[in-house]
Amino acid sequence: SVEASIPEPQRAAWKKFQANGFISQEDFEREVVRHVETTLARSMFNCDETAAYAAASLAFRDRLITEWNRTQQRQTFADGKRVYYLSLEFLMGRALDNAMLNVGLKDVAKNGLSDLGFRIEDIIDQEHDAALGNGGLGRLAACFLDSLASLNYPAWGYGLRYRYGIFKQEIVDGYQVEVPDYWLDFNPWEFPRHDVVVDIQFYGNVRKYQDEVGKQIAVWEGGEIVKAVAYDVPIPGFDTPTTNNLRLWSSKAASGEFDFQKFNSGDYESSVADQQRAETISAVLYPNDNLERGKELRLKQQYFWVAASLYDIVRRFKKTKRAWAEFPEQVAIQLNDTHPTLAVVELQRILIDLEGLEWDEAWTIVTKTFGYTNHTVLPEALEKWSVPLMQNLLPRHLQIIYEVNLYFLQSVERKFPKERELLSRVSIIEESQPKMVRMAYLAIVGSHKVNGVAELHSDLIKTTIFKDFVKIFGPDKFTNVTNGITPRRWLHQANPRLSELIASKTGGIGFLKDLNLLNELEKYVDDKEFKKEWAEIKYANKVRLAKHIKTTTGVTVNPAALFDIQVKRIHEYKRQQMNIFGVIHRYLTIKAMTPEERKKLAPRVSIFGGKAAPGYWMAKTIIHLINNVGAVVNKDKDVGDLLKVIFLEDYNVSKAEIIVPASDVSEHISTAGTEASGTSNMKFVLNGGLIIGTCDGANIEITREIGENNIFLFGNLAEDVEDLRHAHTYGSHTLDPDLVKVFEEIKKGTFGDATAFGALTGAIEDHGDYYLVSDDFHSYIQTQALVDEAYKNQDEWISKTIMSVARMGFFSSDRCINEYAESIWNVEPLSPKKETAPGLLM
Ligand code: F58
Repeated sequence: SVEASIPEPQRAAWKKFQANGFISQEDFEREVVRHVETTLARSMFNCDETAAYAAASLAFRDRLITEWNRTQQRQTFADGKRVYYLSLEFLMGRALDNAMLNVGLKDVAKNGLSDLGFRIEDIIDQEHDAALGNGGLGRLAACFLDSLASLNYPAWGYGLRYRYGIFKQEIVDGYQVEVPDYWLDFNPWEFPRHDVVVDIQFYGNVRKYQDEVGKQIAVWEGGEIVKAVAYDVPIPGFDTPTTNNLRLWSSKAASGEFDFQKFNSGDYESSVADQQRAETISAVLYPNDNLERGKELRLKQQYFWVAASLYDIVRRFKKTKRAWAEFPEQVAIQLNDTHPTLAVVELQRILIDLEGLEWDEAWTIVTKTFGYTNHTVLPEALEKWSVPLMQNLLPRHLQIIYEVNLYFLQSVERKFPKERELLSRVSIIEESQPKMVRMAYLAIVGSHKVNGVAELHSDLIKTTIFKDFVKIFGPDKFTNVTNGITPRRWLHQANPRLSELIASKTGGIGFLKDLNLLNELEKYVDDKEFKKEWAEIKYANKVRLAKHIKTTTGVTVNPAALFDIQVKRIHEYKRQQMNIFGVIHRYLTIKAMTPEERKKLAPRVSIFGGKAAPGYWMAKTIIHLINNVGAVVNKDKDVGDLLKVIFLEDYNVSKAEIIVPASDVSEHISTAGTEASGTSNMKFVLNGGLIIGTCDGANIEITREIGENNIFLFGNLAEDVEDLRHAHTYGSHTLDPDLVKVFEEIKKGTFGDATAFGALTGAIEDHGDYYLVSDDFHSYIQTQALVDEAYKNQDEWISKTIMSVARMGFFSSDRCINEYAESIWNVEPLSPKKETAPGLLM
């Protein structure tokens, strides 16, 4: 049996003293006070909110780790298949509120903290976001972890423990300024595992020889070693004891602190240099979204993290003493985009070089193990690594990639003997100067399934960037799993009042685990009392955001105005520039109106938020323009409450929790065919906001679910984009007349020195308008007018939002994870038996 390995008397002692975690308010308070007085060495006389946050978090952390231990034991003894989610980004946000809600002890904590003299909201607010990601891709990984645990899947996340997450954004004189995000000063949510350390090799040479029986042996020698130290973050499921693990790797010099010989000889600088170089690997998150720049440090990060994770996974498998052929029955590894693709090569290397398997046998295991998720079709975001760079850093891996490519191209040639062009098109090595490794192609060849993240996107990758591979591998290798979001954080945590109201009408909080239960709300679309409460909650959420706006920007906004929100990374393809041009158009329209006409207009607050990649000049220019327009409009007496323009500084997960519940309308207006899915669209609708959007990404499926009367769609379709672009370049390109007026106003200097915005207008006027801002502008303005009209009929508006929420069940990340589990991973949940006494080894 499980426990038989430990002699009975010892077992009894361990059980008698086992940690069980608090359940009652009294025990919670005792834990908080103990942590204040011992762990933090403070007392009731100097316990400020920071200390109270620290103590409350440590109390919850202790509780989580108890369940974490039991979950790990249970999963080990069940001996079934595990999922490993490899992601270079996990945009987790805050942990305390989430932990309290997921273990069902928020009320206990609230009362306990109040007993000790604190308001729970203030305590929650002390926490620094864990911002180890850029945007959608990283937040998706965080939602997936929540769903995997909540659905009891045996699953681990693997990532990097960046010392600096995504930078903090400050707005100074209308410009973005980046400030480093040092978040590890105090992080109660991680457990350093100084006993889990892996040596990672870089550079060096490959020596090849034949062994006694004539087999080719390759040995990777020399180079340098860096240590990977594991830090574990417990991931509690909602309403289940299952607590999974997120393991983040931190880099450390192999030679301990620093070179004493150099130090003693007076060469202090170079004695710490090695240490610093090693620690640089996990120092900082690359702040680009949808752009890959091919820097050596980035490749180092990728290999460091992939090699440590695979070492860990393989070690765990080897403990089961199974045959290698069973590896794919025990292990499913999902590649979150191409960033972890070296894992394919690393596993092949482990199997052939270290474990002595034959190439074909190993490759079968590898391809059965991996699945690859693509998140973009933008060419500038598709990863490529220069061959010379890889040759230097990972010489053995490059050899294996060439071999994989050789066998792959041979198989293609056998299947399509007459198609020479095809071979060069699908080659993993691009014959450029220098040669490049195409990571997406490597990921496809090394996986058994490739998926896109929304229907349109999955269709697009099959017909454009991966077309040839569909022909080679057949259509079944390519599939769609439409993204989802966790309703725990994005409804229950962010919008507790709405969650409570929904619970009161759908038979309790069950909808948080089975989001289709939201359907029940359709009964209430015409229920007066219900609609009143619904509207009150939205208003209260807008008041909360208005306060945030006041304290952060100093601008007073009217909570009764229509809140129109676009928050996401700033990118030309997401078209915040079209939004701000639309705002300018609105401003000019208001200015031209008589006071009588103005009275009929619905007041609006246009709210923007989002970071620009530090090197993305055009995105920074868009932020600058938004701020300058705000500065002019917000103080214009003619306009008053009719229009306010707000740029919210430093958009992140915890701010999203305030912003998302407060929208009347949110904007998801990417050029059709460019936004793979989008996930904030789902969050806004789930919180009772309507959306204005293009026929792109998941907007299309949202429309199908909620009905086209409940969404404001506009703009050209993906199928027409190519022709339009062609026409811009080769035909005559006449700009939309309303847009021309907007440009004239900018050029007049109404919003400050016009030369600052020349690039922005020039991209549209002179450089082909790649993102079709002008083509879609008229349709956009017209649709915004429809929004104004619709908002005047509040009664109908509210019905639309209720109807929409009722039909959002599909967009739970639980549905999404179940689809991955069934169609890609072939893994089953492992339910904890609730009746088992706590502490029993299950
Ligand atoms: C996003 N990608 C997509 N990439 O743009 C979005 O449509 C989708 O909803 C989301 O993934 C989840 O599937 C994204 O966020 C990045 O930020 C990468 C970071 C690393 C460099 C390349 C882009």
